Amino acid sequence: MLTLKPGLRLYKTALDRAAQQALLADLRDILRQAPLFQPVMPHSGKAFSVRMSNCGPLGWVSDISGYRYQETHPETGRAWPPMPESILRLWRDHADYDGAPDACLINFYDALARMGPHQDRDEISFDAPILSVSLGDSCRFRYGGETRSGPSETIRLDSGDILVFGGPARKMFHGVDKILPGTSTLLSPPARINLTLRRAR
Ligand code: MD6
Ligand code: FE
Repeated sequence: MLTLKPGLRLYKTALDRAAQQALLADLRDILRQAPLFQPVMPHSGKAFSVRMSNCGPLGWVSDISGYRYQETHPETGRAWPPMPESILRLWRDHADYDGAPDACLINFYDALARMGPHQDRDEISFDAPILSVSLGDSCRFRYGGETRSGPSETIRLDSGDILVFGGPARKMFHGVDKILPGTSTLLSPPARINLTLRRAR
């Protein structure tokens, strides 16, 4: 475990190849029930380059009217699939927090997708950390401080890495500058999946 900043912990290769494949099999089941959707930015309606889905009691969505957590898929209207044990275990083993996550956002990146700098602040309380899991292609991940344009650093996140944003790092700006296409053979065609486990309520 590497502490990158106070509250920001990186567990390199927390999941070995077999664990990544097992998690991926669970994700394929989830995505069959709750297909990836293309969120759009509030107000502008501009599409994200990342496609998304969720599992757990609540899911994060973004549409023309805003960002929020909701109990149902925006297109199918059905409840999100439950969080599998493989995901809950990652939280228990790395989050260092009493209490289970109630939302798991699934971000899907093709080679050209990216995620602009943002803070995660749609949750009711910030005492719980956010735990992030990377699968598939590596990315260049940017993290900074209190402001969008303030000083920042980049790290490479590889398949199987877990990053925990807690304490003073919980509301830090961060984003995905670039996918490094073809750096992993886990997914075919090559892509990156990121899971973020949260306590939304
Ligand atoms: C990503 N991650 O890695 C995007 N948010 O694809 C996030 O936006 C993120 O990694 C909150 C906490 C950890 C994260
Ligand atoms: Fe985020």
